[in-house]
Amino acid sequence: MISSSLVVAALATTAALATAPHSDFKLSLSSAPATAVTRRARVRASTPSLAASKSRRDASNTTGEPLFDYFNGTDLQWYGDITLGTPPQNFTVVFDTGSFSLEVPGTACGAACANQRQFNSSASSTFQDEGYSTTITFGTGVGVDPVVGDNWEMSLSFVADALTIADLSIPFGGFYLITNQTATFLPDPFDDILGLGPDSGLFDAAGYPAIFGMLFVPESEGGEGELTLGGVDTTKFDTPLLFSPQVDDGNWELPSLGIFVNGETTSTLHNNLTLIFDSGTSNVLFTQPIAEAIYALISPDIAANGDEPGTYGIACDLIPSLPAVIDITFNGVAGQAPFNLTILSSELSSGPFTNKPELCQTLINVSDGYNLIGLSLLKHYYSAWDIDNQRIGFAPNGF
Ligand SMILES: *[C@@H]1O[C@H](CO)[C@@H](O)[C@H](O)[C@H]1NC(C)=O
Ligand SMILES: *[C@@H]1O[C@H](CO)[C@@H](O)[C@H](O)[C@H]1NC(C)=O
Ligand SMILES: *[C@@H]1O[C@H](CO)[C@@H](O)[C@H](O)[C@H]1NC(C)=O
Ligand SMILES: *[C@@H]1O[C@H](CO)[C@@H](O)[C@H](O)[C@H]1NC(C)=O
Ligand SMILES: *[C@@H]1O[C@H](CO)[C@@H](O)[C@H](O)[C@H]1NC(C)=O
Ligand SMILES: *[C@@H]1O[C@H](CO)[C@@H](O)[C@H](O)[C@H]1NC(C)=O
Ligand SMILES: *[C@@H]1O[C@H](CO)[C@@H](O)[C@H](O)[C@H]1NC(C)=O
Ligand SMILES: CC(=O)N[C@H]1CO[C@H](CO)[C@@H](O)[C@@H]1O
Repeated sequence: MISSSLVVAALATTAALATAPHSDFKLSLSSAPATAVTRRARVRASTPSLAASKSRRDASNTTGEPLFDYFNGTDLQWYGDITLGTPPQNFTVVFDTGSFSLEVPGTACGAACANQRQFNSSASSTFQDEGYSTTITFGTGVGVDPVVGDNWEMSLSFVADALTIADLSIPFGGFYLITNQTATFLPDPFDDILGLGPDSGLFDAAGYPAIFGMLFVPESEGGEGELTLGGVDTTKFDTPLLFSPQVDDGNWELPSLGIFVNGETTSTLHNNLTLIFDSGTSNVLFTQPIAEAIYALISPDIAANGDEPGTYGIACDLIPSLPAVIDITFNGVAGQAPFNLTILSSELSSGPFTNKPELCQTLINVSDGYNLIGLSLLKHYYSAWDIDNQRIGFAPNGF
């Protein structure tokens, strides 16, 4: 889905939204105060200072909760519970490392958000309207549903209120209420999206160490997931976490030394590149030369599907016979050796295209100039997203 957006928290100084490639969505701020656009076309909106800082807890103080798998033919998204307001109103959100803000439907959305819970600001004693509106347009939809123009768009109003995720609480943080959205969002079984980008101020604002752990277990293995805030859940992996350093100041993005497919590589693939890590995107995106070099090493029968630009496919009945093990080599943090992360052959198919059911969509889409790793890889590792040290750690999760 989305990979998507906000923060919650707004924390202290920013509600950042992105247009970013990395986050699959484009944001246009229509009336936010004091915007600035950075090199990577990231848009930040200055917002009032909302969260009071607390002293940090001990590193042993963590909190967490289960994540649920949205499976509709293939694993699409994992999502979990939050509350907003006083008294608390319940919502479910995708915890999205590819975006920076929190969006939930408000009662003003009405029928356009009919399948989602809607926040009633009149029923919260701590609610504050921050007084500006904006829109977000997403660059990918859920799973294999096509993105056409602005068919994944939300209208938003910036507000502030109390937030909790498991036992983590913020008395007052900025977020967006959805006031209208395109019909493409209606089938989602979750209410919306909470961005956990590498600048997230959520943890500082709540007095927790600025690190979180994520576990996504494929549906075929039970489909449970887990989010841990303020630390990692060491019961969910057996080998030490291998960390790679963040290379970008806006996205969770790691340096790679190259890519191998079934143990082979080519001059196009054996190069330094950077990859964005996005828990809100179901599959994988590469630039066209890299995507096509990878596919060429898997099968000459994988071809672009002109009906949905950027996607590739192959006859579904050929998939079981194809080895498609993709090893990506990452730099270790200082003093640590490079290591591989692996996308398994079982991830090659994202399921049949709606309009051509004999043709299965393959896991890599072509992007507009960036490389992005989503759940196809993340669901086979425990991942530790270390904001304080700007690095991500991985250990196989056994699935
Ligand atoms: C919110 O969720 C909690 C925990 O699942 C539950 O106890 C509570 O009844 C829910 N509140 C509402 C208003 O549904
Ligand atoms: C919102 O809450 C107010 C105050 O509790 C209530 O009067 C109103 O009916 C609620 N609106 C909706 C749409 O639930
Ligand atoms: C791949 O492209 C399809 C069609 O545009 C889109 O629906 C899907 O979300 C894309 N997947 C990713 C990972 O970008
Ligand atoms: C809500 O968005 C839809 C497009 O999805 C648009 O047709 C409709 O006019 C919008 N409604 C309002 C009240 O802006
Ligand atoms: C499952 O996917 C199909 C095809 O994209 C879609 O039409 C349907 O609404 C989805 N069902 C649910 C429950 O999301
Ligand atoms: C990564 O995997 C490739 C084979 O696919 C192997 O040749 C290479 O040595 C591995 N690199 C590391 C750092 O393990
Ligand atoms: C690739 O990255 C490695 C490690 O960061 C560095 O030592 C090497 O010089 C880079 N190679 C090129 C061609 O930039
Ligand atoms: C706020 C809180 O829960 N603090 C706890 C953090 O962990 C230490 C020891 O692990 C406890 O003594 C604190 O009460």
